[in-house]
Amino acid sequence: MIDPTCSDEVAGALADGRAVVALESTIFSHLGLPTPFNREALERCLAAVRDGGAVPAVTAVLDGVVRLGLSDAEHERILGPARKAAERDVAVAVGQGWEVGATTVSASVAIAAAAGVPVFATGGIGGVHRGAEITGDISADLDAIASHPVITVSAGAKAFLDLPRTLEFLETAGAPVLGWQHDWFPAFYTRSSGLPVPHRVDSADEVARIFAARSRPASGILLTVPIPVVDELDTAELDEVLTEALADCERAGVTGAAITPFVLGRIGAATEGRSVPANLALAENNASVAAQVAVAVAAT
Ligand code: PSU
Ligand code: MN
Repeated sequence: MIDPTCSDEVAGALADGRAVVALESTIFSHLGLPTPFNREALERCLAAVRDGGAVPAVTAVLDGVVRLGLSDAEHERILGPARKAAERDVAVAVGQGWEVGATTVSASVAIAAAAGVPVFATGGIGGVHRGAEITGDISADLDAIASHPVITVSAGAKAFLDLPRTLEFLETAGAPVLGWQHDWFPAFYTRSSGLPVPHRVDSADEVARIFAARSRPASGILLTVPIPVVDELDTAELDEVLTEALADCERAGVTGAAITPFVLGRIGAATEGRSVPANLALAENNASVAAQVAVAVAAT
């Protein structure tokens, strides 16, 4: 079973019942954001969690050990070369002693749950890929969100995914999807995918009450937070970029777990300076909302 080694600060906070926010490490690795913006993203997310009154706890596998809460030197390690580790890969990373396993949403939610941390923040989640009816490519993030007792805070998912099917999957899996002060499922760079969220929430206390009232103790919740208005990108421009990125991916014959990092890289390159600032702003905003939610959950 996953048995995370917590930093002293995280262990202390958990023992005292103080708020902790888990963060994934794939987004901060070269798989998620280009250097030096990955460092900026990490620093801004850590600060946003602390400013919100919670303790940040980055997840990773370092030298074959599952970790929750890292030192400054260990944060440095996840900014360098890393192997992508989804939930199922965590066991492999431990068994094989991977030097740096960058944990995805699914892995991070599993690690947070194992340590008793009920709130986790990321940028965007993985989802059902377009064409999944042929390829079967559905991110392990969705099952993990639904089946671990953790609130995942994200800006929805990028529109290169099949967002209607992503929402359908979460419904089938039994995960409530809540819109933070917003009626629409966000599409990462844009505030609305055009799809309504099943339920809107307006306060962290409301999220905490919903979390406490769920029918299955082992299940989770997805809280979607739209990118701040000032940071939103233009939908028409993005549509073109996403279509081109997916076509490139197919032409290059990229498959499986490599698809998401490949498409993220293409989107970043095609939108040059615009997508990265948006990505950083939404990740920081999610971390800030997650801290509020963690404080509310800790108080219930
Ligand atoms: N979407 C993003 N940025 C990311 C990811 C997804 O906009 O960094 C990463 C997250 O770590 C997520 C993972 O958990 O990709 C999903 O990968 P896959 O599609 O292979 O399940
Ligand atoms: Mn996949």
